[in-house]
Amino acid sequence: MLKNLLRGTLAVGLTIGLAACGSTDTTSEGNSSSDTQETTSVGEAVDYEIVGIDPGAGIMKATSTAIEEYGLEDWTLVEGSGAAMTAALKKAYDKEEPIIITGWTPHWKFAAYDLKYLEDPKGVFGGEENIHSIARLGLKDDLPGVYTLLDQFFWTADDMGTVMVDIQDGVSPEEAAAKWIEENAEKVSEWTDGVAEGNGEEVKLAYVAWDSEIASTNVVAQVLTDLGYEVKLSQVEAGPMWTGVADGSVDAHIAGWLPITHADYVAEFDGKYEDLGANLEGTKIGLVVPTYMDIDSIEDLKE
Ligand code: PBE
Repeated sequence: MLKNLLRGTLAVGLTIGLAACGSTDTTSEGNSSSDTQETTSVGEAVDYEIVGIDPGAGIMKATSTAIEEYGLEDWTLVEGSGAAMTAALKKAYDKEEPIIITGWTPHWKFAAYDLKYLEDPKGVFGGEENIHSIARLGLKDDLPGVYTLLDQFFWTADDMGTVMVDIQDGVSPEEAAAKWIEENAEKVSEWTDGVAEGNGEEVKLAYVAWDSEIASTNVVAQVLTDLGYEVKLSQVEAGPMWTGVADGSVDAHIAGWLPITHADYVAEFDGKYEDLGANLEGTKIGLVVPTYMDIDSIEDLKE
């Protein structure tokens, strides 16, 4: 490997010759002078891999676009899941090793670790977005109480973060949701204002196992349960989540990241669902790295 080849024997001329390979990893390996530090590009350091999540996530599409737009042909976006991504992040972080992940806010990882978004001068990942509640057509007539509750459901990134951090700390999603509801009775009473109580009617909610959506969906499910509805949660991929609402096999999801992240789903199912508006404002997606990494922009991956 280039890294081994250069270890401890770096001549100045060689450094200049290799400048195009980048200079992010500067482990000194016994050399204290910065002139003689070895040089490894960030790509080499992470095997040219970006740690992704489930293939249906909008952030995966955006990352593929970024790979094209920034000329990162050598790079691979590795598919996995939200849980696999956070496991890989923890593993790297604990050893202070480099890692690049597909990341989003709100997410507990920013509370647990020192992380930064890579700048995105081409704007591939879009700007701030909102999370929308998405209902099937006809829900208003069939289950008006559920419709109104979903329409009035609105909370902040901090609210969601509280639930997410509890779950990450080992509290079950159901318990974390119940705890948050108990501690935020006033906010919840705004959501339930004027909502008809249920009498065991079944409500089907779909969600994807993204930590943000595990938190939100469990809270809303618990509120509906407390109101007397029989809530059935189905954990699916992003495509089936949108398809389910569009074909009416599920009543709603509260995980529509708009306008950019889920733009493809919006285009595909246009007119086949009802957008109940934002339930959380100010989200963000992008490529995320630990702050100990010496890069700031997606453009730095090219070196
Ligand atoms: N996420 C979290 C999703 C939306 C919610 C950013 C991973 C996505 O990329 O589709």
